[in-house]
Amino acid sequence: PVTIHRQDYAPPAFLVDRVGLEFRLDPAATEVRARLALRRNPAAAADAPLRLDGDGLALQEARMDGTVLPPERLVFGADGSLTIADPPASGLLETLVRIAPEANTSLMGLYTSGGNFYTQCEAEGFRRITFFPDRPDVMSRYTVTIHADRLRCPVLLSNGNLVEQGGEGATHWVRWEDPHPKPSYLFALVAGDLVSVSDRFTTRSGREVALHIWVRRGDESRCGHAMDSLKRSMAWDEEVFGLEYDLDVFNIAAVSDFNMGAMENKGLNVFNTKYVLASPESATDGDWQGIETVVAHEYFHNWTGNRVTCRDWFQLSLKEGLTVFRDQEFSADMGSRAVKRIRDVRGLRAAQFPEDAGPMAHPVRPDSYIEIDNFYTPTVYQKGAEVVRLIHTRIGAAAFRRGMDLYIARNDNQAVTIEDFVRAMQDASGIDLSSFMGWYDQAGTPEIAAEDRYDPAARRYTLTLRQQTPPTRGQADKRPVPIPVAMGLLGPDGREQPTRLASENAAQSGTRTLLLEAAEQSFVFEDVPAPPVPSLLRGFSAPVRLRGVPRDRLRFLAVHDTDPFVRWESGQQYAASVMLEMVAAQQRGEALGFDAALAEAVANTLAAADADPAFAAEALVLPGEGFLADQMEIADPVAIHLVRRHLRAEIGRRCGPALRATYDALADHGPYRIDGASIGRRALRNACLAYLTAAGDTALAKAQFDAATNMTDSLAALALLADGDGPAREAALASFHARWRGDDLVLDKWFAIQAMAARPDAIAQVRALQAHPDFDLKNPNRARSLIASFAAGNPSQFHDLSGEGYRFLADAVIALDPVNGSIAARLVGPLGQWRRQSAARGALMRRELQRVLDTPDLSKGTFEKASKALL
Ligand code: DPP
Ligand code: ZN
Repeated sequence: PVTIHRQDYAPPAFLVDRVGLEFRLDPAATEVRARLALRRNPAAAADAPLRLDGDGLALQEARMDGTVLPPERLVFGADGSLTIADPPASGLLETLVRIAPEANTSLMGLYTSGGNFYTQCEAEGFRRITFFPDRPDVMSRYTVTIHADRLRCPVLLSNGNLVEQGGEGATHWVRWEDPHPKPSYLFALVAGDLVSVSDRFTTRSGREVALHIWVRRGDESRCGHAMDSLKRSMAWDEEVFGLEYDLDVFNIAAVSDFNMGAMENKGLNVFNTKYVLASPESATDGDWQGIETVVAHEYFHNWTGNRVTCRDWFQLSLKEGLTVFRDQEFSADMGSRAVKRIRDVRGLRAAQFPEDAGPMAHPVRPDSYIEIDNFYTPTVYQKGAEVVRLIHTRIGAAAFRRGMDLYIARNDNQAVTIEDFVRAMQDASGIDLSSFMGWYDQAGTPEIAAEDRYDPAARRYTLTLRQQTPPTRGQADKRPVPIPVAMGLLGPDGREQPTRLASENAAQSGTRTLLLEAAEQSFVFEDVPAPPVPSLLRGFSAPVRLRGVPRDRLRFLAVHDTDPFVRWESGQQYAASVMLEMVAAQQRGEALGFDAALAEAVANTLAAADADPAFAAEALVLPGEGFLADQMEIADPVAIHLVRRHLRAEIGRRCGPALRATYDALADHGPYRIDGASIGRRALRNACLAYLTAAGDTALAKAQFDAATNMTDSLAALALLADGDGPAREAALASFHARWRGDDLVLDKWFAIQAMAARPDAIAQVRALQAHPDFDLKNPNRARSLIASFAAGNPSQFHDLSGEGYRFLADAVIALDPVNGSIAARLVGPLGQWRRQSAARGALMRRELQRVLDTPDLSKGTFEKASKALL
């Protein structure tokens, strides 16, 4: 397989100003006629060849300006591409190809799902539909005509506005026109027997927009939340960024076979049903929040991604990091900002930090790839969003808004680079941001450490901050990056102190931001009456690891800090430090003790929970197994699991009455509501239930499961029961399956819960579930719900010393790869963490990676993941 390098970028040889596509839909043999108005790109070499990407296309005919191209002018590449010899400087190229959507299990390009037609073109799926320069810097205006059977496909959708329709007899046709130039990855077609839920939105300049969510018959009643989220997103983007929608119609189509969460195709978003359909009975609070986030994310892409797009795929974070930042801000405004931040940081640490410390570590803007599908990563998305946030913090909200205006004004309808974004922010703020490029170009998570000194005679406090970024593959030496450190000083009484740096005339109150730019920098504060406790990285102001905060300070900050993030964080870091010590004790074969401070913290949290139940729920949950493993040089998943279980049981016992009182007090008697307060109460109540169950009281979980009227409470109880033994477990799983057997999204949860149950027979269970009649390897949601849930969500069993967990995962990758290479490649990840495991486990993991690599005809994506993991 070929490695593509960022440095090799060259402008496209030909531009395509207009595209006319004509589809005759048939599941087995769809005809695609394409008319491309081509012309040489003045910015490219005058003799550059006219090469069109293609993948698995059967060419029926090709004409240039109406004349059939003879075979000797058609040069087919081994990669499926088509090169036209002796091309004119401009002309109309017409091709006709035939494709088989029903045989397309990769779910890239045009495929069928449940008898309907859908497309997915990002990143390189359009080449599976027609011959085209399939790269984002070729932007064209599309007209799309779709012919199909009237009964099978009453609904025919594409990008833009519907301009014409007709037909007689059994077939009908429609024509869509998208007035906005776009790259091919934003093309979409949806056709089939669908029904819509409709609404309208009036933009602030008075444009009437028709909104439709297209689903299978029977799902109409579960679209309300997605529609509501869409309208709130549209209003928010106008209010916060001044960005209005730019077409007369916005369509969302939901499909149950989908590789991603959703796709932002211009005017026709295609969504995984998981991020559209929700009812109280069938969706958890997490699902409701996921829908709000993903609907907003895809909608926000209309400007950050579609109107202004990426020059090449190395710039992916230009649209993804920025759009994640925007959806995070939206969700923060819709609910509790502090809790949203905590959740986002939890997610970043669970997925991105390990990636940055593992074999797939790559900069936010990668330097090379074999398969771009492999770079839709937590680094490009979540770390990319953190880098945008750094810039936002550095220049302030007002300058950031001016920077966005400038970015869009300068780059509208163009395919641009990350430099263009940073330059707009720099020009709008007047602040030199060149050093921020280090965040885009260096992989690895920077580590910072603080050291401080107090001089009582001079009433002077000196805070010294150091940073370093560990080496990653291909980047041995890292330079310092600019790190905004939001901070404050607490006095011995726990009160926030005003702060005055030596260079300042007057003291400031509240949080301030220090900018750590060098490897080491000291900040001198004057008029400090007593030795303070520094509160650092408030709001997690940078995606770094803060090392070495002493435990007594963590406890102090957890109680007193004014910043909710640091309060939460300090509690978590305290618990993590205790737990890691216990893991070491467990490894030495010593008895596991108990640190009474942990029970005290739980008691304090419960006592103060009324003020903010959602925050309390976050504070109650102990650091996760993955987070702890990521703190260890060599992880010990089994010891970590035992320690966590031990602590949960101990806390459950010691705090039993308080947990039970909170649990009882939070019982919800009214109708189900999904406002932030109600979600927070359910989260807190279920956190209490988890401790009480860990302490041995399974009756409560059983009672909750039996009585639950919403999926959040039902699933929380089921997960606890599934982790245990005995008839209660089996009965709950059976009744859940019986009730939900007809609902794919809920069945995914049923599979996932069993895959994540940390029982000694877990591997046998997942093997058995793979043979279950409801299991379907071809459906990405189902495959992930069993395989990824087990490999990533059940570390103590996945890492079983028999190596059977690894074998299970490799078997699944090998089976899935010929069906859907993108999903197979994504499953490889957990095997790549072998360097962080013991020698015995590492050897077993490498053996399975090798077995994957030895598989004939491996997809290039799976090859890339497995080979890089082994390096
Ligand atoms: N659909 C994916 C996303 O929105 C890829 N663009 O992130
Ligand atoms: Zn996106």
